[in-house]
Amino acid sequence: MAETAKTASLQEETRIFNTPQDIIEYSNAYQWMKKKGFKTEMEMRKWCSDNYIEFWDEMAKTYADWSVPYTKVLDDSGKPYYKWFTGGKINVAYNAVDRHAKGAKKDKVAYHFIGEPVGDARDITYGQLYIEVNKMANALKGAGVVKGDRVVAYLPMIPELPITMLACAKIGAIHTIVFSGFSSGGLNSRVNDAEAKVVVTADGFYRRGKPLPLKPNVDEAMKTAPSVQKVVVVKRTGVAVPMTEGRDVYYDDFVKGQSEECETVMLDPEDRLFILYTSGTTGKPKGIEHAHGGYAVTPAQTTSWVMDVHDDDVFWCTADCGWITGHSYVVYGPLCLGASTILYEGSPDFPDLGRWWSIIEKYGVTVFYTAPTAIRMFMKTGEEFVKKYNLSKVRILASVGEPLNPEAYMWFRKNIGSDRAPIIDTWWQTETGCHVIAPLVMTPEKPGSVCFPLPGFNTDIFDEDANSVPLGYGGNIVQKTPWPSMLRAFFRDEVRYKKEYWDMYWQVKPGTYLAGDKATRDKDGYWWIQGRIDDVLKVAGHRISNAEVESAAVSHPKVAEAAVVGQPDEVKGEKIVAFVILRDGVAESPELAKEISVHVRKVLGPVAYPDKVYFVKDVPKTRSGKIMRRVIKAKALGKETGDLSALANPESVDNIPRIDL
Ligand code: 6R9
Repeated sequence: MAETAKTASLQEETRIFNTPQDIIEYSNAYQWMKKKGFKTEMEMRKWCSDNYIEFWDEMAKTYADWSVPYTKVLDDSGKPYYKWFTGGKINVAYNAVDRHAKGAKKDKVAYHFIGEPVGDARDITYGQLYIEVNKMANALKGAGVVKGDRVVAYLPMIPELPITMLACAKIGAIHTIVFSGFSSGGLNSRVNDAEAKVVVTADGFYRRGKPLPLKPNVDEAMKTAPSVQKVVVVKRTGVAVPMTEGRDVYYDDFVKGQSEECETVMLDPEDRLFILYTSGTTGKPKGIEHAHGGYAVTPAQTTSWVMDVHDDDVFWCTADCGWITGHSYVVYGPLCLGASTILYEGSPDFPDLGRWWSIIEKYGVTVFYTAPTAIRMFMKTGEEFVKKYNLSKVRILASVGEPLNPEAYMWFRKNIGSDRAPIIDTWWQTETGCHVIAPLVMTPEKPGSVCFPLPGFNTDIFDEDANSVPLGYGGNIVQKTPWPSMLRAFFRDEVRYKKEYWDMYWQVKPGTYLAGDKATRDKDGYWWIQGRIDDVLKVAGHRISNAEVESAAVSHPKVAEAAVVGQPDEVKGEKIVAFVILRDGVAESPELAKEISVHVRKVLGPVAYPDKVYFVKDVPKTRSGKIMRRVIKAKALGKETGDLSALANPESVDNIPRIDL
């Protein structure tokens, strides 16, 4: 089906699902609405967005504790460098851990840790988390880490990952989490860009019943990483790994003997909490900076309002901490609220397709947040395993990362949500730090739609000239006003920061944030996400740029050039297809195609593995030499290629093979 036809048919979706009244009335956002005297959801959403400064002021006071109260909510005098909560002092680690550990929640479970090996599980209370974080924070200080230094964590989903993040926050160091599915190349470029002083990693991790090594990737990456002084290694699998004298230390030895108390440094709200690298249009990942003040507010507020987490809920966000969803909804959001959260190391389908459902049953998970790619995988493999478990405690379901197609919505609703739980499809980005467009529990839902911008946001759809488009039309998603957990900068790249997000509408409406996605609104004002405007892939929910994969392919000695596009995939959303031009004299062969895929995996990691490699003589380019991926994709998928007048080599289009679907 053509993409435009698909969009039109989605917008004709007539099914509306209303959340049962008891779930609505119990919800945090509904209770706030009643308290404030708003009559309808739309009246509330509008007021909160029109009065966003007043709204965020109330949220900042409700959800965060400030050691020194701020004097100004928003300082927008230096656009696009906005400052929030000026004059205050805060530390997000105090909000996430200290205040609970020192109060009534000392013995409440913060994390139910569940390792991949069945039975390898332990609960960590807020009191225990406090001690672990303090010891690690003291050890980092002992290693010479001071405020503003960068610490990289390259770890599987084990407790030491959130502990490291919180320990950094506590002493004002900046954490940079590198997803453990990246290979040594991905780690190396991030460590060097961030000039990290310390890298925290593990000997290995478990995947599908086998211990796999992780430390060798670090050793490889450290060959050219002059800033790194210390590598801290968690013993996870117990496999022997080489340790470099003077540089490497086991985690247990690193924290041994450290005091269980450590002062939490109170910081300026704009002091940086973390840098998270994410993919953009070019091959070089951008280091998105986030700040303490904003991060102490909106992840917690949205965990409460959007995920509807209450004190007695068991929340499970299945994301890895290597991505933004893990930062906001495995660590900062739920911990700042003092909630109990699942931390799961393994895969969804090991030892069998019932693993997730068995965890939901065993731990009584009530709020479950996952990604469309997982839902589609389960949908494809059938309900047999779902039916074995009692999922009746699930009250809220939620989704993130890519469009949740109506079929997957219906399957999720019926099989996991007992046809009762609302499905909160949340649109947001590494850059936004928290949910931006999503239904609330009370919102009547249309399957496949992300519904409406959340309270406090002035999100709109603009045409090229900065006009808001009428209902029924598509355009660029923009933010017309700032929000507390917005990105603050790119690490050491001011020019690119301005260019990518703020330049587009600067002449007409300065301070308008360009998100990089397209969307439309239907006749009822419901939002439908149409995808990226730039060359960014979402493969199984992971954000990867086409250019990154291309440069990895080109680093193979037999490859001269490569163009990478995403092919629609039933389960993963998109899969990676590479069109490769070989160097002169190199013969094409199926073995070489495979070798190139394996090479890309080695350079970037399994997340970026090209499913197919096609050999071509040339790829379509503009006169300025830019690869026209849009044209390649259309030709490969047998669609209209559109206007080719910008091409320097239009004949190359015939070269592109039709790929098998
Ligand atoms: C949170 C996260 C951001 C990009 C974003 C958009 C896509 C995220 C979505 C969605 C449709 C949703 N995206 N949520 N598309 N529906 N509910 O995924 O952050 O990794 O930075 O990716 O993901 O294209 O621009 P990140």
